[in-house]
Amino acid sequence: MALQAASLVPASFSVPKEGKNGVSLKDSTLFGLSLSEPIKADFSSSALRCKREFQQKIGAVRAETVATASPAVTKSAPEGKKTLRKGSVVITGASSGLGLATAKALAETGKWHIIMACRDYLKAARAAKSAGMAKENYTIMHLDLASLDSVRQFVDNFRRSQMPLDVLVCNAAVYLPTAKEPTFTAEGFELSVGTNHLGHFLLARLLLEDLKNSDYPSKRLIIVGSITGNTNTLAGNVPPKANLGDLRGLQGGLNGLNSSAMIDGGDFDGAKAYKDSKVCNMLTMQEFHRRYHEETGITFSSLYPGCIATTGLFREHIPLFRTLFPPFQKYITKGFVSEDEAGKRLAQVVSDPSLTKSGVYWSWNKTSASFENQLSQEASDAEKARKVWDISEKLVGLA
Ligand code: LMG
Ligand code: NDP
Ligand code: PMR
Repeated sequence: MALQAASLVPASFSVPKEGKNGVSLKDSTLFGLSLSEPIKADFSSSALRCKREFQQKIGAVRAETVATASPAVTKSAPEGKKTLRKGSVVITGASSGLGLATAKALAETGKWHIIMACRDYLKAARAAKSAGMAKENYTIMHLDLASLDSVRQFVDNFRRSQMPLDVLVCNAAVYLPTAKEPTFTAEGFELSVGTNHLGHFLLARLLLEDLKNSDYPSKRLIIVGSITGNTNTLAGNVPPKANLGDLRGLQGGLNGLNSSAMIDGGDFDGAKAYKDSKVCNMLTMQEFHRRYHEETGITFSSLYPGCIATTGLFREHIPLFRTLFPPFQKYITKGFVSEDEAGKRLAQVVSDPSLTKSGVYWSWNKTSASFENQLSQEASDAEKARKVWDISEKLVGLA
């Protein structure tokens, strides 16, 4: 099985020219080279090294003594004050936009170690560097959500690193508004729903175990949602509108062959597929809450961070749109937020002690104060959430 060396490299080794055994980490990331056995052996020792480094990096925030990865709360002599180790948060799609801004905001507090789960190692390394993130505050690991094998590999690699998991942020997404025909993930699911929903669904289901094992005082699983999936808003009524219908396309596997590539079974529409995927994200968060909150104490939340009109999300849109969209949002809808501001919002959902309520879809008002928002009828339909969960389990091979 191909192990990508770079996927476990702590930031202190970011963008290295040569791997330990003369294997270029850069090359193995770019070309996905399989590693030979002896190098794999070194790779797992790099996992242990990773653990050691993490333990050093997460040394209790206010402690004078060196802390270990666990327990989360330690007593530090001589004052006997309780101290908290660094939190350990995985953020998918942290190589740009909201994910990067959140990583940056959390890194700046000095209280978090961020695992940037990204499909493009070099892009993530450059992004972290240009965001000014200190090396001891992050680790980059490879994750391509458009491949379920990659999701499973990521989970294996993460576990091998022996870092704890305190918070998982499912943030990555693709938006393909101009695509005329559907494109597909490695397993043959339409790319937007396959990446934004199904990839994250498998990741979150697998990592739930790791979250349960964390001894951090506030464990959280966050799935980024959006206003455009909510038809109880103006933005959610701009055509094409989200609508999962009776889920016949999802049931059929979204493969565009013997079934539609769209969840509702209709004709392919890239903008609708994205909005549908966001509805799935918001339904999944609530279903997690119903199934696991009481038993695990984990906080499950979703959010609309505001319209971050400048991110890479719109890279596939026509140039005219990319030019007009930011001023339109800034001056007409006034829904615009900068990447920095949006990153601070998501960072609050990760770490703010006042945002521990589970099952909530957070939004922010004009003065940037958070509030519990209402989801549309479809995005809060418990019966639909259960069905999406059950079908998704089958599609990703969990049932
Ligand atoms: C679909 O179209 C796309 O087909 C699909 O690919 C995908 O992108 C999907 O939701 C995503 O949208 C949606 C459709 C909505 O189309 C558009 O919005 C196209 C916009 C194209 C913009 C070109 C117009 C250029 C005009 C320039 C004007 C300059 C603005 C300055 C104004 C200053 C005034 C003081 O279409 C609709 O639903 C139509 C509804 C129309 C409602 C109009 C509401 C008024 C808002 C003000 C308009 C401002 C226009 C700016 C456009 C910015 C881009 C969004
Ligand atoms: P960006 O395009 O800037 O960021 C998306 C991230 O997802 C990138 O890091 C991208 O990686 C990553 N990604 C895409 N496909 C994959 C994949 N197959 N595997 C792993 N990572 C992948 O967009 P935003 O920051 O705007 O979007 C972040 C989240 O915010 C999304 O969930 C989006 O729905 C949500 N959102 C955005 C809003 C906005 O106005 N921008 C509004 C509401 C919600 P790479 O860098 O390699 O391309
Ligand atoms: Mg929308 C209050 C009004 C509002 C807000 C907050 C958004 C957010 N949008 C609003 C209004 C409008 N938009 C109106 C009136 C129009 C018609 C001109 C409009 C159009 C529009 C388009 C074409 N808006 C868009 C698009 C996109 O392609 C974006 C999209 O739907 O991506 C899926 C988009 C968005 N508008 C938003 C937000 C947050 C987006 C990005 C969507 C997301 O990330 O979920």
